[in-house]
Amino acid sequence: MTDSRLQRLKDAAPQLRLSTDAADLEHYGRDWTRRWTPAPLAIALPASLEEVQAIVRWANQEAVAVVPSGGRTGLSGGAVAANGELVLSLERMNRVLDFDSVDRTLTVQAGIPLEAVHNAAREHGLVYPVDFAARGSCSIGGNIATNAGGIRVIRYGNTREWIAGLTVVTGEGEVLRLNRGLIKNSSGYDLRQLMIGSEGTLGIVVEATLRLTDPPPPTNVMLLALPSFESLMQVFAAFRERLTLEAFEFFTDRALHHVLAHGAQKPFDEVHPFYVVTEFAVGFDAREAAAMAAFEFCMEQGLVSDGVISQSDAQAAQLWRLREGITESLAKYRPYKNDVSVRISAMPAFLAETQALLGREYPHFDVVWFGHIGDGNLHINVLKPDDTGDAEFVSQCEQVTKLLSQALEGHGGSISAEHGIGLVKKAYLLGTRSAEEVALMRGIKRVLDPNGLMNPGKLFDT
Ligand code: 2HG
Ligand code: ZN
Repeated sequence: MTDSRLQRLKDAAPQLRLSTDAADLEHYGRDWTRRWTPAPLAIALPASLEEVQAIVRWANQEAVAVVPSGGRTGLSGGAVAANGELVLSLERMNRVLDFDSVDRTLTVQAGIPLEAVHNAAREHGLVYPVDFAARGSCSIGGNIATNAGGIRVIRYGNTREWIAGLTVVTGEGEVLRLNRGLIKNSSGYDLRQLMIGSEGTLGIVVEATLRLTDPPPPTNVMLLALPSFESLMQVFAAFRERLTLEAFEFFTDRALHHVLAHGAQKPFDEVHPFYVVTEFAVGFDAREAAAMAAFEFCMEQGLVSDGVISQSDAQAAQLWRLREGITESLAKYRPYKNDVSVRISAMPAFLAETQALLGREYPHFDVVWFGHIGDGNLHINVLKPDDTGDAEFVSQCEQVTKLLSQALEGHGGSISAEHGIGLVKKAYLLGTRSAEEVALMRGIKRVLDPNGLMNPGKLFDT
């Protein structure tokens, strides 16, 4: 550790685990975007709130930028350290601190993986309902930083809904204990909510108190094949009217093509333009009958071409794999990801408009569509053709995103539904948020992080 700044950090926090090992710099300096070359100054792995505070105070004295780091499963470059920053990994702060059965809350350190939160809640007969495919690798701190959504938002909302309290170290090293688990708290600005979704630009989430809820009734999973997006929207309406939906996810034939090539099992003999994986409560006999009635209604109306319902947990998992395996199956094509949202009612028009536009302007691209119908959230992955170089591909995709951003402006949508702005989408922030809003966001950052050291360059330039 030859850098004198790091020596002074060691003096300030003698027990702090620090690494400048080349493999660690590489590992902790990147996220799932894989687009930037990691170049952090060092990796700090604090084990306590006090150590986090000492790091932030040191960063202010030395003018070193800090990149907070969870599971680094982000898809927007929010956890990338490519400019000599100190990566502050919360990986060692991964404990459950408290469970309260009366309040039905679980207090955890920010580095705990989402799956460990699920397991801890289940041990107490309750659930933490936010869920998505990266559950084993992502951390709750990262979920909070991006206000992560996932596959059950239609039923339970985003991460924001489930945070009853936060302990945060601000950009100046002050500790804030926000909302302290209260349900009602009309005492001024809700700084907890301000921190949620701020992508580490205002401070570092160190602990969180999570709300838990009752486990859902037993559910079933159905996979549907559909002839068009218009019928998909009608099927959504028919199912939502008749059932309590836990999830309603869609994907296209291209997405299915890639998951099947990646080892998933073929569900239908024929190819269909669209597919839906839906999960719904079947706790009572009447509900099971309602599921069949919804399906039969859609078949009769010609809205659905085929369908299969899970007969066991294993089969439900198999059907879910078709949807949850998409991201992994696309990884080898180094996809350029778009994660957009519009109001649910605007989805058919937006999809038709952008599909036509992409087909016209970029007919050589393999574009894979999937996402969360009930949330108006579409994932649009553009796959890199073999004969296109990295730089050329990114620059073409940026043109695609520009067009998407313009279409979104027309529909009042958002360039980031649930992945965050990070580095990847910051050039498009002004298509989604007004100049006045962005100016206010900058002002808020100046108050909480006056020296501009918390994840600088993410969300907007400072
Ligand atoms: C999902 O819904 C995730 O599966 C990842 O948000 C989306 O890979 C993507 O583009
Ligand atoms: Zn998603």
